Amino acid sequence: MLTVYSDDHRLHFGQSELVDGKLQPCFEMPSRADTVLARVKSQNLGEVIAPKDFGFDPIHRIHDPKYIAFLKGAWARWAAEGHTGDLVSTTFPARRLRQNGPIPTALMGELGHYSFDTEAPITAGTWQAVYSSAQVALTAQDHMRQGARTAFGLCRPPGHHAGSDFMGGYCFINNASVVAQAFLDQGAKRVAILDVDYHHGNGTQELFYKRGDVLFASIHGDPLVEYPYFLGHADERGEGAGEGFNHNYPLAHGTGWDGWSAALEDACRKIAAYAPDAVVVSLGVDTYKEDPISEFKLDSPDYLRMGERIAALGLPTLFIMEGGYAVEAIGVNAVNVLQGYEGAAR
Ligand code: OKP
Ligand code: ZN
Repeated sequence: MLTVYSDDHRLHFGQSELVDGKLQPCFEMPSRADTVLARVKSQNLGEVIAPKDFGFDPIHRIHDPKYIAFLKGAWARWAAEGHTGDLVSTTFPARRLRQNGPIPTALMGELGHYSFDTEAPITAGTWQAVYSSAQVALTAQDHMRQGARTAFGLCRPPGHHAGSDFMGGYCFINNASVVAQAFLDQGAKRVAILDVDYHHGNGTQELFYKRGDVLFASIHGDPLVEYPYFLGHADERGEGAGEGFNHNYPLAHGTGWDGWSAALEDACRKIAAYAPDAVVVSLGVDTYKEDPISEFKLDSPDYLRMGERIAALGLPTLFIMEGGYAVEAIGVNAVNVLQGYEGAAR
């Protein structure tokens, strides 16, 4: 399996996140991608290539160009104001504040408009890293356009919490959604996105909620008790043309492979019935038992089984890296999914 990877991810290095009222090092750190890349190489998964540049058009198919322009220019504005620390929003337009009022002209106000939490810090190199992460995904997708049955976009930062015009939860550009749209723009009729990250992919759900050409299935911690809290319930089934094409599997803290794999089985049956031309997997491995911010109990061999079940769909499958914070283990776990897939696909 081809892997696409760029060193540019290192340019995004948030200094801290608020945990228990204290500033701690960000869980979403550069060493995450290094660990996964090292495992790809040590297992001889296949060739590793650098991304090509597909420009802004495929990104603008998913995200509001005003949001993207804001993201691109935010650090320069912040630095021009004399700041040196990470740029992080602290104010958000909650219910009964104006959602669609005038966009604030002050940087912090505009940032709040385009954010849903404090967990996507903008640093000096964030834009370049985020842009490259999207190009990594698009380059893996392009490999499949040329005929490959599968590919791996080793994206960092991740993307599934980012929506049409907002960032949050370590995410800025929704890489999985960008490539799903790219498949459609190249002639696919239907694409399924299977989100196996521990956290609900609220951004991806929002982007395709009213559309019938993308099915979204997500297995995640129950939002009653887990981030991102405000989306991801089982009764969210899609709207209008999208009715019946959104499938959420909220699971309790402590869920292990038995409960998790039952949800995967149901999700895979829904995907098979939908008969998509391609599957995009939002590949988070923060379902691992030792993950520092998550509460599922998957073990490393379970990820082989996960890959095998996905392969049994018999569909072209593009893997896009999302979360996973047990840095030492995420290489083994992510590559186990890919090797499980290839073992069964062969
Ligand atoms: C991004 B991805 C942790 C609170 C949650 C945000 C998590 C974002 C996860 N103490 N922080 O889905 O892996
Ligand atoms: Zn996650």
